[in-house]
Amino acid sequence: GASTVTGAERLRARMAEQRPVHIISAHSPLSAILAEEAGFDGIWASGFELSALYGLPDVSLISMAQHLDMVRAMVDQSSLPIVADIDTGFGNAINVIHAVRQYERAGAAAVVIEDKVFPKVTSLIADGRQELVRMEEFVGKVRASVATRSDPNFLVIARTEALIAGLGEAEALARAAAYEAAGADMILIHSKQKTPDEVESFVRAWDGNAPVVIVPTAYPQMNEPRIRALEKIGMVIYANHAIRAAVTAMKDVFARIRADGGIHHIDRDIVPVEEIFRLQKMEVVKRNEARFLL
Ligand code: SPV
Ligand code: MG
Repeated sequence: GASTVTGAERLRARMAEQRPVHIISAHSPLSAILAEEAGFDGIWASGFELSALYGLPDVSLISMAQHLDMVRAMVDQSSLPIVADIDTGFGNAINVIHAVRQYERAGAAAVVIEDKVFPKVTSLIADGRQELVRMEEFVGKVRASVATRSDPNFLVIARTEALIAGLGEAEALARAAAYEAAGADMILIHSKQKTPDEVESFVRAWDGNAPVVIVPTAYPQMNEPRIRALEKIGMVIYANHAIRAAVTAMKDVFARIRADGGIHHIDRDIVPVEEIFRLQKMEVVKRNEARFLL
């Protein structure tokens, strides 16, 4: 957006007003525009979604440049703060320094960096090969992030995959405490359990000051009243619902066009082209035509 208030300032202000803030995935500027119209507090620039958009698995295949380009394109079209999923930081602490500088300059409000080995494997896959870096190594990456940011409002969110890797709550708590001590503003605890128990137990046991971020994809029954009851949760990320919604809609519409032998039935069930014109701001083009095409 054109505002002089940074995304990081807007996200901090929203977090001061409301807990949790609601962040939704987007994989394109168009999905970011729709998220803003729906009233979310921010955008999750999901690595999983962008990988899927390219038809690729989320295993460190898309480059930082590809992801960063999409973040820039979303910043251009939406005034929502962007929480950038930078995976492992694309390498070691040296790579993290470069990444944090680039994402802050691109206009992101926050980065989430996870304590897995590069190249990473997507978290929710059954029997995933989940390997973490040493806690000390990741402390270095968090310190590098904090030392690199130039705007103190820019958020460094440390994500531990200890539960995803099956290492248990004690390891998750120890890592979260070490990452907070290293300067992380928030702690993202990820889980692939089908119920909220594991995450609720972690949050109850967490005695740090950094608010917790959750990604309830695997345990969708953890709705907002339940999240608010756990006061330490500062942010909820609905991490892959844009790409899943898009896939659901495209599969349905494509199949019906084939089955109907034409677009004559589906036409009234999908948005008209005028709605796309609105989202593209064609009215601005019309106004500029009247002013400048002399
Ligand atoms: C993403 O959306 O890219 C995430 C969340 O990191 S998850 O896919 O559940 O790991
Ligand atoms: Mg990711």
